[in-house]
Amino acid sequence: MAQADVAIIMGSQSDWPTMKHAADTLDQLGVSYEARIVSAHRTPDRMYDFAKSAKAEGFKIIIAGAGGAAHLPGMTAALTPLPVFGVPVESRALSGEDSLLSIVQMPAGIPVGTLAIGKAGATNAALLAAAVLGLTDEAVATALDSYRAERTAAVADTPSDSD
Ligand code: RP5
Repeated sequence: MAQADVAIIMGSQSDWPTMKHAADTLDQLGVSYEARIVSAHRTPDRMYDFAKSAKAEGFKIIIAGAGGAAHLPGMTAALTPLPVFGVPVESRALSGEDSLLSIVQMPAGIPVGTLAIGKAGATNAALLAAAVLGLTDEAVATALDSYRAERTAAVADTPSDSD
C-alpha cells in the first residue's frame, strides 16, 4: 500500500518546476504525496501500470500534469476510478493553450477535473485535493481552513507603492 494519499504524476522532468507548486502546497497542508514521472507517450507501459494499480496502492487522488499534447491526465483517468485533477503545463510553442485543450476536452464518461495553466493550476490542484481529503480527514480540513484564513488576512485594505 502507498503511504501517500496523493500521487503527483507528470509527463517529464521539465514539468517539475510547475508541479512542484502542487507538492509545496500539499507540504504546507500536511498532506502526504508521492511525485513520479509517468509519460503517456514515452513510458506508456509505466503509465498503464501506475494507473491500474494506483487505487490498490492506496492513493486516493491523482494530480496529473502534462504539456503540449497532454494525454497523461485523460489516459490515467481512463484507467483508474480515482479522481484525477489535470494541470496544463505551460508549453513553449503555444503557452499552454495546447495543454489546456488537450486536458479539458474529455468525452462524457471519463472526467478530468481540469485546472488553470501553470503555477496557479498546480497550486489549486493541491488545494482541491485537500478539500476532498478534508471531507473525511479533520486535520486536513483544519489545515485548509488555516491556509485560506492566512491568505485572506494577507490582503491589505489599501494598495501600497512597495511591491
Ligand atoms: C509532455 O511533453 C510533458 O508533459 C512536457 O510538458 C512536454 C515536453 O516534454 P520534454 O520534451 O520537456 O521532456 O509529454
